[in-house]
Amino acid sequence: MHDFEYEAPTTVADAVAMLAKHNGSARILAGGTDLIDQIRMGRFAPDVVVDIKKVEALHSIDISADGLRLGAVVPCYQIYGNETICRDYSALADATKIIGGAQIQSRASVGGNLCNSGPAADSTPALIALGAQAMIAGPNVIREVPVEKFCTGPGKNVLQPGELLTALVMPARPAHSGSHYLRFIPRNEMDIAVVGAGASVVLDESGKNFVSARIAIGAVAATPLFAEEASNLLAGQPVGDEAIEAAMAATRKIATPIDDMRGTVEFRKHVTGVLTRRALEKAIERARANTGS
Ligand SMILES: Cc1cc2nc3c(=O)[nH]c(=O)nc-3n(C[C@@H](O)[C@@H](O)[C@H](O)COP(=O)(O)OP(=O)(O)OC[C@H]3O[C@@H](n4cnc5c(N)ncnc54)[C@H](O)[C@@H]3O)c2cc1C
Repeated sequence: MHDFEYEAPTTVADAVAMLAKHNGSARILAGGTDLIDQIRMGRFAPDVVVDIKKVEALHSIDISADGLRLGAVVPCYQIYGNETICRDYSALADATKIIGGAQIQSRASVGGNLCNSGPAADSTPALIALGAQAMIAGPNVIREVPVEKFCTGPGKNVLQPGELLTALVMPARPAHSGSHYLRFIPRNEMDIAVVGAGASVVLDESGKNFVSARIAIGAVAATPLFAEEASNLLAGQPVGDEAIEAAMAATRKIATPIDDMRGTVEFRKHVTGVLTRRALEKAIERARANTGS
């Protein structure tokens, strides 16, 4: 394994300063579940690893009338262990429950899952469905990027040298809203998604019509995708097969999967539609149960 220096700052400002000092030769470590393996395999050879787990400000889960602010290093088990997240941001709870097993979930962060920028990352479609913004700190600026624009290719994202993700911010959930994330994997455990789909819906008071929806898919393109056209097709429509089938078709249309040992292009496109339907149906069921009281 490549030798590297280890730094453990306690503030975001110090972390940014360390990244700047090492000018592109440093890598951030959050849970390390991807990074340690990547260094061992020679994919990255950083001179310095900046461990951000000791930065207290990155550990918080803040839920208020404005929404949810999730610190960049919060591990998966704390997310699905939070009752309010399970109720109001269910898609995120669904995704964090299926990332690896218990040991991985005790270290792995959603921030790291996003920054690793794998096309099949499970939490990213859930974040996109929930309308999350990525909060980024750098030497001169703090900026905000919608999660659907964060990943730019397999393993690539908008972070510039010297920048780190500090938090993921999601808007408050209105009454009659619900969300769900699910994936198809070839075996029951410890594999990556062949297809993943997240959906979030807001229904009207009757529970019979969509007010708005957001659908996202994973593992079927170079980056997780926001299915914008499919989402827009649902707004204002009666909840039913016609609207859902239109959304399934529009979601399938944007999938550009690869053929590999886990599935063919044709199979993955088909499953994209199936999972879109299932994600929507569960999100609708949850929205109907959420009267906001
Ligand atoms: C056995 C096993 C099973 C797994 N199963 C799944 C699965 O089912 N689904 C799934 O989606 N993933 C799975 N993973 C991968 C998953 O554990 C990671 O993607 C994890 O979420 C990354 O989080 P981390 O905190 O460990 O990040 P790290 O490994 O610490 O970091 C990952 C990358 O992001 C960068 N980074 C981390 N945090 C920041 C930040 N705040 N700002 C800027 N850059 C940052 C790091 O430099 C590194 O390049 C699995 C991994 C293993 C080992």
